[in-house]
Amino acid sequence: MTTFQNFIGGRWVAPSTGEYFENRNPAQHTDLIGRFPASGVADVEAAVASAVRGFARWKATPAPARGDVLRRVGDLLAARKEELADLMTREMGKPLAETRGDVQEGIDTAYYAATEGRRLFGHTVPSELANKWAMTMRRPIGVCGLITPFNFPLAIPTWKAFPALLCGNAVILKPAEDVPHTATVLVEILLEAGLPPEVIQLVHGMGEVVGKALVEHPDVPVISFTGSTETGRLVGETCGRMHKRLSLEMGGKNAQIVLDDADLDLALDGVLWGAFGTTGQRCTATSRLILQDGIHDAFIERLVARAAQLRLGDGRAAGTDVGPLVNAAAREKVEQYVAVGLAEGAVLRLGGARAVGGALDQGHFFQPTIFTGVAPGSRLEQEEIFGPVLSVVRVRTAEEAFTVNNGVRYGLSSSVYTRDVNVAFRALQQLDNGITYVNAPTIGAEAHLPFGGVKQTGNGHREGGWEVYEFYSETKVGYVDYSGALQRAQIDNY
Ligand code: UN1
Repeated sequence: MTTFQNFIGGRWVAPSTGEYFENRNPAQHTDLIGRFPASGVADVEAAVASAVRGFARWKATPAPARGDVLRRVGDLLAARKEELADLMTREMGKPLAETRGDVQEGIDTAYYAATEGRRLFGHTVPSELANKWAMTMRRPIGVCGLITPFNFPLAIPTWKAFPALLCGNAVILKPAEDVPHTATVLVEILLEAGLPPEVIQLVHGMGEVVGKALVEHPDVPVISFTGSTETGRLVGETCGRMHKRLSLEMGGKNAQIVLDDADLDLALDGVLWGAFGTTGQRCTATSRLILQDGIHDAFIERLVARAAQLRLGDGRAAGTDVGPLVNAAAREKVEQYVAVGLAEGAVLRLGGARAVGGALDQGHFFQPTIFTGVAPGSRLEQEEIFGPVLSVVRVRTAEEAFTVNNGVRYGLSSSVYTRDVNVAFRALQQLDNGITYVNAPTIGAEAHLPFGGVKQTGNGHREGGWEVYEFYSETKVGYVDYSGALQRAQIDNY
């Protein structure tokens, strides 16, 4: 069996604890991928000390040269796309088509970052005084602690790490304990591309130990966290107390709205992909389906028939539509929500139980599940499940659909299917989400646009696109007075 290590201080090293945890294939319990470090606080201390040295060197490297490293990272990811997709499916379960997409998102992020090295724009603006220059520039901040989830084992670490690195920061990555292998290969690729070793540190282990130590460390001024709203609150409390810069990406309860005038075939393809892709384990997953009266019954009938035909199985096997849940706890959580839905009086139209029989017995499989008659305000309708469970709400009008969409504490993505351009634009304006799709499902964000949500989903920051470069850098203002005299702003000129 392979034993993997941390990358700290420019070397692959064993954890100070001497302890390891196992990483198994969620589709096949007997398939042991390897043992990974269950690191302790001392490992985080060593990683921070090294990253501080890495930062001193890296911030002095011109941004275009930093971009060149990231371009090579993109090239290496592209060359190894198939291999990475396979190992990612093996450790977290989603089908190969999806893990290929996950790698592609990393490639896109790398190439975007590479070119940003030749932008990192500041502004030059007129001064209110004669013979005085006024401008802004971007400066790196320091050591960034990145805490990443299991569902996009490559894309999300790259969303955080590549812009952080391009801006001149050093990075400490704490990947989810369900997907340590992908993170290990990502770090190998960064090193192969020429990143100076102490600029990146990889510390495996549990959130309560390693994540907590990173968040609490005074020499880590930047934290980026993607995960549950509950954990995000703890992270936020500590970062608030310590005046850290913090980006949070947390829960979602995303809805697809289908109005009477919609292209129903399109809406059907959309909801199947949005609700059951990645086995529902996306922050952007379609967890609610809001149907207008006129099409409700016919749409449900077709949806149930189609969802019943989705093929569950090992994501590495040809023909698999839906893989397993990531681990036993995830499956138990989904089971609990099915019980909640039944107790609340929702009507179970499909699934609702573990998927068993044959090879499915070897993994954490759960049947695609559909509830109808779900009441707005009920727990099933309000709480994030992170599994293949779709709750259907019936409404009379588009406006009522918007109200239901907005009636949850989360605000990541939403989707509306309509042929009426007026309604589509009203939805774009009125839906309280960071992302709204028209005639497309709630998932499908592209790497060069800002990604994030409103309300309890986030804390105002965005990943991706141009906005994330502001998160990972400080604005510095420069004034140059070349008049040769003391000029007092606001005073001498008025
Ligand atoms: C997530 O939902 O956890 O839009 C990230 C998408 C992907 C990224 C999703 N490109 O579904």
